Amino acid sequence: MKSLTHLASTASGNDISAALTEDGAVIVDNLVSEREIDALLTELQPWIDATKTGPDDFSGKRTRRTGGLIARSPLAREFVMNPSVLAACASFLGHVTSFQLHLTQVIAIGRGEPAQPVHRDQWAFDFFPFPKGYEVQCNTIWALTDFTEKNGATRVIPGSNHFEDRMRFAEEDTIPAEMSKGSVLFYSGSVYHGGGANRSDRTRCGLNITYNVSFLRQEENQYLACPIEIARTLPVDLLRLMGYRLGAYALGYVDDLRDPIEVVRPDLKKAGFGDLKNIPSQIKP
Ligand SMILES: O=C(O)CCC(=O)C(=O)O
Ligand SMILES: [Fe+2]
Repeated sequence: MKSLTHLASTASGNDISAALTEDGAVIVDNLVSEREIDALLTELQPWIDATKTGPDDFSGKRTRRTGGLIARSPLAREFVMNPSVLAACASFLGHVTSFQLHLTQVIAIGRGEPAQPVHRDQWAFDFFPFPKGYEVQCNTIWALTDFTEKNGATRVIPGSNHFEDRMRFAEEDTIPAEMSKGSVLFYSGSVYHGGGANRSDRTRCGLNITYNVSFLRQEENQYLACPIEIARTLPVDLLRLMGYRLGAYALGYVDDLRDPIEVVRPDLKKAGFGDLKNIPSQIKP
């Protein structure tokens, strides 16, 4: 089987996107420092500790999935907005007018958790059969602890983004995305993968932040997960990414074709903030 490509932290968005197109997955080593991860973990730990384990085998009965990270963790916002990640998304999802934040989730796989069923993340869209090569997601999982085969590193089938849909695989068909704390695995919505079994005595912690094309629904409801009082304090580019924008021409408008950001930040309109409509120039003459 193919191995996973590793890129240096200096890799461009186009480099990451090219590797994703080829293999459906790629690791960027040490994109942030261990210190930055420790600071993030300090902020997240109380929320992780307060999270219940999953209800089924897919979520993981020994796994905690903690979301709502835009509201809960100012440092997680920096990961969401990481420039290398956004450049990779812009390149990999460059065929659409805009992309958006799909979900934010710490995945803490507890000891004794078996491997998650192998799947494609884009099956979340009700198993819609997207044409081969038409990508709708650009996903990241940041290693908050080292990811090892033993502790449940994400398991991937490199190149399976080119496979047929709805295939079934076992753990033996996959390889572990082993990487050091501070590294990040990029993977497409089309690549077959799953969380690994945790056969160690420590929890494996990953920060899953995913992005999708703006004409599809977000998996985590960003409008309700982040209270409007907090949203009002966030930078405009983050709000845009959360979905406070018109996706394509008019998706998500409010009342009289208003850009949703006007509702959150009425002051922007008064200040003459750019062209809030953001009309795309996609229609070729
Ligand atoms: O936790 C992981 O390593 C991956 C989890 C995953 O693929 C999922 O929940 O969709
Ligand atoms: Fe997944």
